[in-house]
Amino acid sequence: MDHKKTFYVTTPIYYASGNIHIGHTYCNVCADTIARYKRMMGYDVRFMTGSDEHGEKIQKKALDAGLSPKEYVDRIAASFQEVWKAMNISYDYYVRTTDDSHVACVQKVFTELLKKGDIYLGKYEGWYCTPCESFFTDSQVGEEHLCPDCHRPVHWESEDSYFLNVKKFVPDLMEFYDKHPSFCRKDKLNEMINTFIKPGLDDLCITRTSFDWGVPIAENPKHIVYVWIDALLNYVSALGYETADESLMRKYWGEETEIVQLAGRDINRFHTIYWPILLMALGLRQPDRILVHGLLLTKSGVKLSKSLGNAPSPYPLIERYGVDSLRYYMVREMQFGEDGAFTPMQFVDRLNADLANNYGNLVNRTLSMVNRYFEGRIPSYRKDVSERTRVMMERAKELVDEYVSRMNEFDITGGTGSAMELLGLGSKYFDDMAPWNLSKEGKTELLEETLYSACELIRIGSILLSPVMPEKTKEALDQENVPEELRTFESIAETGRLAGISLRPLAPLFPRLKKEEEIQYLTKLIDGE
Ligand code: ME8
Repeated sequence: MDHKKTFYVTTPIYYASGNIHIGHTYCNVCADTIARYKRMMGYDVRFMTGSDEHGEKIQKKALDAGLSPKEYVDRIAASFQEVWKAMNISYDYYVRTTDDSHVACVQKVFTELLKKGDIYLGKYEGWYCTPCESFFTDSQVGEEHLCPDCHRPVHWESEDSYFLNVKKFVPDLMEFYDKHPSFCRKDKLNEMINTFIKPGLDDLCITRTSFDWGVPIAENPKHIVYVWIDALLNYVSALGYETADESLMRKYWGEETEIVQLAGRDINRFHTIYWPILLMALGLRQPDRILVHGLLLTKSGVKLSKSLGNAPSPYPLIERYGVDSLRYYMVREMQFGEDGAFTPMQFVDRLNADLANNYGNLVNRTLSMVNRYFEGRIPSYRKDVSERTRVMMERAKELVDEYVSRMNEFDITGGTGSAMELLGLGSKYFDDMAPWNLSKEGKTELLEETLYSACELIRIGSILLSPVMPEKTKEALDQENVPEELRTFESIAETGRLAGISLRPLAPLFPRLKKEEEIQYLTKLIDGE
């Protein structure tokens, strides 16, 4: 029997309306870091991402491209999967809202809620923003009639529509928030309560008749399901909800599972208001957490966005700097939960300081000296180490604990920071001990102890950083020739087992970037000059 704890993590499903840019990759990199961390901690993880393939905007794009909507989204979904492969995103399942099983799930949910009376037929009128696929009220669009999200003009639309009985669930929703303080960060949730719930939440219009690229409802096929309701249901349709085989649903949406869902702050409203309401209406449990993350902005504070056309593709960055450097930058430089500017200077500085000068340099210096002084074999280890080594290893242990407590709280920025601090501790220790002098002075025991301890720190730091940089940490562990059983999280405590290991050939892990040159390159890339 499987006694592992289960963990389900999702990203929003990406609109299949154009290319993925670096802003989009942020969410998947964070989710992937979390998924890899949980796997490392022994959880049975299911990590899900996918594409959101219906809606008027996509239908129009397909028409412009001279393709049927399905042909269009097939191409886009394939291109998304290419990007995720290049970014090393280790998802277990990729959901598409055009999948038959998803479509059937949406239709069944609709029928069920219609029968229960939580969906009813009415008339919808309001200001509609086509690019955002959202209706807004008079006060939201103001006198200028501009979309409050993207600031483009909205137009008046009126149609027969089905509504979700949102109002009915508001008291339960508020009670749920109160009882589950870790569901969503307080400030992010308060923003939703103050902006949307307190002024009075209207029932949500959940069908459209003005276009047909969507899931038609069985009861009245000229209506298609509003793209957001269609999209939100992916989180359970991907587990087989409302299909013949609901075993994954029972397992990963069951009470025992820790469920964590990421969403950018621009789509917080859908994830912390409408999604819980939909789950309540269906009698399903709630996720444990909605992790609302910030957005990557340009240096002038504008969101990097597909529709604004100011965001570069991740490919040139992956090619030039390596995927792990890009992943590291995103997780470490952006405080998870806050917005952050993607600026060339910070990018180059961060990569040079943390990766080239700290991590890469420690690996290179340590292993080169093992080659030089001990013919490429990690020296032996004694338990009665010097005071300096003992104090350093004590601090390293504290940093491992700090890493775990931060990562468990999904503070991936802080956790990654603790791991990097541990490697910084190693670098400082290395400088303080000055093994080159120990060799000159013939202090062999201390030299052995120093290089052994530095190898141990490289091993530990690489394990801790493996969720964010799976490839580079593997390279470091490969160069040190660490056996598989000493690459697990539990093995961190097993110090002393590296003695006698023969190193593999060395190669620098991260090049030191030439600042001016790279800043120029990146500025051009981001500004698209
Ligand atoms: O919103 N920085 O899809 P999407 C950080 N289909 N994250 C960003 C970003 C930026 N500059 N730009 C976009 C959708 N994102 C819906 C989701 S889920 C039921 C349906 C993030 O392709 C954005 O916040 O517009 C979101 O989390 C994800 O990319 C997908 O955005």
